[in-house]
Amino acid sequence: MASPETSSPPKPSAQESLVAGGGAGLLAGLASSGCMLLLNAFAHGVSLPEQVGATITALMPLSLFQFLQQLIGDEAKRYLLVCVILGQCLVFAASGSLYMLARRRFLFKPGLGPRLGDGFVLAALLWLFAGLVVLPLTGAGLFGATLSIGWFNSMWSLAVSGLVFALLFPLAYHWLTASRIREEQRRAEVRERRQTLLRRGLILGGVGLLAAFAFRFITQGAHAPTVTLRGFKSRIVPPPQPNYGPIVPVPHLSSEITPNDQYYVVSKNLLADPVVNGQSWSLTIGGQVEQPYTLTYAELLTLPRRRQYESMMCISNEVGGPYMSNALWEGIPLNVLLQRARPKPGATKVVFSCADDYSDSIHLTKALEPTTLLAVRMNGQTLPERHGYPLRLLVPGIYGMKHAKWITRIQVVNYDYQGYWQQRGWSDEAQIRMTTRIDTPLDGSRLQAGSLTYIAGVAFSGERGISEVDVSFDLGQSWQRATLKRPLSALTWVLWELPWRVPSQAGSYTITARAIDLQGNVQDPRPAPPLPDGASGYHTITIVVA
Ligand SMILES: Nc1nc2c(c(=O)[nH]1)N[C@H]1C(S)=C(S)[C@@H](COP(=O)(O)O)O[C@H]1N2
Ligand SMILES: [Mo]
Repeated sequence: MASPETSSPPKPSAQESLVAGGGAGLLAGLASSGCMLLLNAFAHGVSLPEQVGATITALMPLSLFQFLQQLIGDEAKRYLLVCVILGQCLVFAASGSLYMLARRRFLFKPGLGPRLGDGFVLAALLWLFAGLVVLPLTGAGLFGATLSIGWFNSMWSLAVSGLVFALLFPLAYHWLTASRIREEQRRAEVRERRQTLLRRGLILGGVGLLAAFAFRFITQGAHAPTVTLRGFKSRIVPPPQPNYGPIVPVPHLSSEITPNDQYYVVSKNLLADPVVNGQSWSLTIGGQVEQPYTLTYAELLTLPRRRQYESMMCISNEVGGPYMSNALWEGIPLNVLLQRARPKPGATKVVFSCADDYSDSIHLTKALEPTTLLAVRMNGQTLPERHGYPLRLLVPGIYGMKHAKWITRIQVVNYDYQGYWQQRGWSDEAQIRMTTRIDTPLDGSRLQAGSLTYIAGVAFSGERGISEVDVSFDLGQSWQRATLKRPLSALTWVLWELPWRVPSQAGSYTITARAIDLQGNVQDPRPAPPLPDGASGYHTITIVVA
């Protein structure tokens, strides 16, 4: 390590160039990243962390993805974003160090620290690096040319973020080195503190990780006592006759129609969903068709529509999980739009491309079914932004994943297209697996011995209906039949309820529920995680009688 020469004109050591350059790069990089995320959220700017995050999930081995999702759960998306942003800041820091080291070596007057010009040169280099290397590596093309926001939006937004970096880098450097001497004295102290901090951080991190493991282990242990498979019949012939009846309203039972502001929301987007302008938006229908065409929003709204109740569920929903809702949708049957374009012989699939560069496909036969809709309204209101305004797909019987939102293009193809999540290992057939959720009593709640209560929830099988819901208090050895509320359509979930006298003996009890569809198929009791085909198994809760 070079010793500081306080008497001669300030000449930064290599170490100072490395450390202050890195520190300045980090600080300016943080501000620049913040600017980038703001432009992404509010001004059609590109978000490099978004792009890099999507690339990481695409390249990650399936087993690792599955493991992380099991470990971290629903928060995984947020952790990924934070990690990628931190990674980006480290790249900024490294660029600051490298630049200052190179400058010290090759440029005149190394003692003066970086000037505004240096900030601009470094920012320009980073800008080119983003456009020529990072974006192409994430599959966004040169300068983001293949993104739906286009190269121009990508590059100007990166230029603005670069400007922030250019202005702040020299400032941050001078701020960091202003009191170099005082700093020298403090440095020893700081180094020591840093080491203890690092040590503590590592310990904390380790303990946290262990705790996360332990928590998952314990909660999984407690939440999933194994249901007996003995005597299990996968099909009942003839199928049971549904016993429809009145359902007593009870707290925590899902409302049969989910209000728009409570409807579950899922998207791949780490930070910001697209905001589409209906005035300038248009829909193109093309590919393997005789007559490709384009529609404006106003033209689309003149077409005949159909109203249908349909429930949706995300393929990443755990058994008993929250990503399931029901609404009254209004939309144009997809087959009307497709017939008008006249698919060519040999066409097999229909691909939907979206404003957030998401895409997915469905089979042409499914696309032609009368219940496959392009929805423009939800529960009597214009389709809300977060649910895909101006246009989203509804494809009954198939997981939410294929209900593409913010659609801009529909293409008929003659090959086996694989969509955004299929490229990451998720099922392409994506048929909804029957599931039953116990809404009430709440898992882990305390009930009064001998009181009268209700066990109630929802059951859903996509488009196969529900003929029976059963509740068990002995992990599936015996079952009691619940009352079903007649569903709003053949495509929705069914509310179910069973009155229950709480046992007079104190202790903890498990409650399990399962369903049977209208064809007599019994819900699959074997537990499976959501990846790749959707979760299976029976929702089991534990309550405490006191
Ligand atoms: N364009 C686009 N459409 C999308 C997604 C997305 O990330 N982008 N996510 C899908 C997934 S995984 C689900 S579960 C549903 C959720 O729809 P919702 O938010 O309206 O409930 O949207 C689907 N459509
Ligand atoms: Mo999903």
